This record gives sequence, C-alpha cells and structure tokens, in this order.
Amino acid sequence: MTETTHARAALPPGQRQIDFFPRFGRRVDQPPPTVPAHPTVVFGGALTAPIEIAVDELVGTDPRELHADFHCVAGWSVTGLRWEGVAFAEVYQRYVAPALAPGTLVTHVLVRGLDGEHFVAELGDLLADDVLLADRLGGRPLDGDHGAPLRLVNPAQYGYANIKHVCRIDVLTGAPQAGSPALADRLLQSHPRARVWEEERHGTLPGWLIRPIYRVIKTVMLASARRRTAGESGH
Ligand SMILES: Nc1nc2c(c(=O)[nH]1)N[C@H]1C(S)=C(S)[C@@H](COP(=O)(O)O)O[C@H]1N2
Ligand SMILES: [Mo]
Repeated sequence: MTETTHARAALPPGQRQIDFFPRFGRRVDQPPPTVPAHPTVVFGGALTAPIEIAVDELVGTDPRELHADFHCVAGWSVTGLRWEGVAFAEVYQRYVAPALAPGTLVTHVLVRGLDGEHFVAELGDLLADDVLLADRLGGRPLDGDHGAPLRLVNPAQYGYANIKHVCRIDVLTGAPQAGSPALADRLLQSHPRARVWEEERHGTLPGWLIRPIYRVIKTVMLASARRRTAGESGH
C-alpha cells in the first residue's frame, strides 16, 4: 500500500474539506461517457507505433492500493479516498519506454478521457510514486461519476489533472503549443503543473488571487452535486 507522499495534517492552502465526493468537473452538465464493453487505452505520440492495451491487462492481477486526499481547484477537498489500480510509472516502464525509438526524450504526457477532456502533464509529475491509473475506488469498480473505466489519480495535482475515463495517453517530446483559448478558459486557465501544495491553481495569476472566483463556482456546483446525490439515494 502507498500513502500519498504529501500526507500532511493540514489541507493544502486555500482548500476546505467537504464530507462527500461529488461528481464534478467541466463536463458535469453531460452524462458520463458510455464505457465500451472491452475498454482499452491507446498509447501514442512519440512511440514508434501506437499500442492499444485492454484496461484489464493494464491493471493486472496485483493492483496497488493508494490512500489519498483529492483536491479540486475550486477549493473543495475530500480526504481518505482508497483507490486501486496500477502505478503510472509501472505502465510507463512496461509498455511505453520499450516502444520509444532510441534517443527519444519524452517530456510531457497528454492524457485524454472518453468525454474529450484532457490534460498535459510533465512526465516527471506522473512518474511520482503515488500516481495511479485507477479502476477501483472504495473497494468497488469505478462508476461513471468518478471516471469509469479508468482514471488518472495524482493527489499532488488539482482535480483537473486527474483525468477520468482515460482512453488515450500520448507521450510528447515537448510542451504542446498553446492555442488561443476562449475567454472563459483564459479566466480559469489551468497551470501546467497544477501542484496543490504550491497552490498552482492558475496559469498566470497567483493561486490566492483566483480563490474568490473559484469559491463562487464551488458553491454553485457543489449545491447541484448535492441535489443530484440526494435525488439518487431517494430512489
Ligand atoms: N474526463 C474528465 N476528467 C475530469 C473532468 C472532466 O470533466 N472529464 N473534470 C476534472 C475536474 S475539474 C475535477 S475536480 C475532477 C472531479 O472528479 P470527480 O468527478 O471524481 O469528483 O475530475 C477531473 N477530471
Ligand atoms: Mo476541479
């Protein structure tokens, strides 16, 4: 079992603990994506050829357990989640590294979900010991709310880096060119590293400065997440 390397008494700066794990994120207005009968992950980018691996095979028969807190950039945290899955570093060593042409220097990793959400992380941030591709939460298979069939779990990074419904992982030899984002995306711009203990909430503004805007979003979105949860358990 792995405890998160950032197991500390307090929460990261600007975070408040909540007592349930909401379905959250930019796509909450849509239902969770349909999971294929035999889900796979395609690895591509700087590989000599893309490879497709079944989720079951990726996770294997000896899953790793990770106890960790989860921190959303909007300011809520849940503590003591129990994930099971495979270490990202293990997947990288087993499948990705052998498929690279000699001399290829991977710097970044683009992780994509079935709903189209994605995040580009630095490779080093994903090779940490407590980064998992998880297929189970709280002793049960991941449900649609929290990222079925497989999600990235990196407790050191804000929720938006913890891509759900993972279906594709591209390794890159440089940071992708930033496009020209829409105004809303510029306002709530992600940080390339998104480390929670450094409060890297935002790409250009200091984390504490953007807190009030996120606090409003958190209040509104958590209220509807709570209503949805209550509605479901009422049946
Ligand atoms: N595929 C996908 N992954 C995603 C998101 C999303 O909308 N789609 N939202 C992100 C954000 S902003 C957060 S806070 C967490 C929320 O995870 P949860 O729904 O399990 O609480 O998922 C992250 N990963
Ligand atoms: Mo988030």
